[in-house]
Amino acid sequence: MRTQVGIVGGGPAGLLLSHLLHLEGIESVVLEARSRDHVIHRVRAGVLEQATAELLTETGLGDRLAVEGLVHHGIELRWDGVSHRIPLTELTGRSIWIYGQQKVVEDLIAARLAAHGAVLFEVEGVSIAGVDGTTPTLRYRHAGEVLELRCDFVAGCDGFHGISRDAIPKPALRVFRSDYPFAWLGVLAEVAPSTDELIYASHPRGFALHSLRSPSISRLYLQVEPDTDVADWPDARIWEELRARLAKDGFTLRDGPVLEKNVATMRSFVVEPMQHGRLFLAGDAAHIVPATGAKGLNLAVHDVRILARALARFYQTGSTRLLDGYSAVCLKRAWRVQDFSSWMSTMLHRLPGSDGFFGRLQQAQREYVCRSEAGARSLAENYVGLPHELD
Ligand code: FAS
Ligand code: PHB
Repeated sequence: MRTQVGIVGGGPAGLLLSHLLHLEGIESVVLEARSRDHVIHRVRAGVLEQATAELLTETGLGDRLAVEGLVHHGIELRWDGVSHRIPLTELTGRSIWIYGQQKVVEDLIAARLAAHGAVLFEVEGVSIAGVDGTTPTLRYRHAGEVLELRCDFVAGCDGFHGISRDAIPKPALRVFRSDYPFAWLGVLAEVAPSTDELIYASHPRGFALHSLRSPSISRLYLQVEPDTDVADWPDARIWEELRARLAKDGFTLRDGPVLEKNVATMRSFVVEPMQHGRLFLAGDAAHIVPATGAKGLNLAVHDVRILARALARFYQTGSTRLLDGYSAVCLKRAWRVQDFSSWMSTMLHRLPGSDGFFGRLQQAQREYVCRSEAGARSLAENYVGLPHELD
């Protein structure tokens, strides 16, 4: 087979890239290892930056978002049983949307299939060759057949555990990583949220987050040990711990049936460069941020927006200027987001030293961002997302 852009990975990055390329009249084929059902039901992100919501809406993916998405104008930091609201919109003029990644992926798959786009699920053994030349090739097995896809470009959108990154020779790639001494135990629960804005709680027993998906579905997280086995956390223990860490006079945490629970590792990870020959990495394939800043999906969206624009410029004019600048533009934002997400994680989680000097520093940071307008504005503008125009 032959196409213009071969895309490895059918998560939000790969599917959105295929959609944006389609709008530019550029052909692509998406190769996804898992089934359509698995990809749609994978519980991940829930917070969309304003720029992400705007891009989805501008490109025809905003109908359900407009109906089911919840616009939030603030978040709450909570510690010692006291609430501290960060008025995001008041401070920045911009807002966030609460809209599950599952729905974003479902909307994208529906749009690709409605446009007769080529999205292949349950593809096995994808390998990448020839990215140093002008016709890279993807080999893979699908429906029992061994197939070959010749492309002009390959987009590696296959996440942290994908194969694309390994297609770049080791000497050509610099890897930056920092692993956090904690993980997140996340639950999706069939109960009306006990808050109408996200609560980031810092507690001596550890961090907790009350997020949501809809008026009837809550999403909550607990800081746990990195090697935590979810089997050691029966639902009752989870609710008890959430109650303890979110405690505040007059606040009642409603509980309900847990639909899904999992433990997610928290790490910071970046590779440089994000391009090698005709291979371009985007999203979690190139960078991972701890979820405390709610940035992973938004960063993936930013990458594919820049890549789609650069590919469109190439096919329209033959110019590779934007393609040559792709890695630098995306890494600038990736490091800004890394810094913010690491700062949020360090300020809000229980860490070695939190009972001592370092703990007092954490407290001073929390008090500064909640009492100083400059501090709150800095958090707010990073949280709602720096406008893409800044690139
Ligand atoms: P993904 O990992 O989503 O997609 C990669 C795809 O490639 C997958 O479908 C995979 O099956 C496929 N693939 C892998 N290897 C392959 C191969 N060899 N061949 C073919 N296909 C292959 N981000 C936010 O912005 N806000 C949040 O609130 C937030 N919360 C999160 C909560 C949790 C618990 C986690 C784990 C992450 C969270 N994130 C959040 C980050 C998350 O949303 C990711 O950044 C996002 O899924 C990245 O999208 P992709 O880059 O498309 O990678
Ligand atoms: C979520 O809703 O899943 C979510 C919200 C905020 C975060 C991380 C995850 O920081």
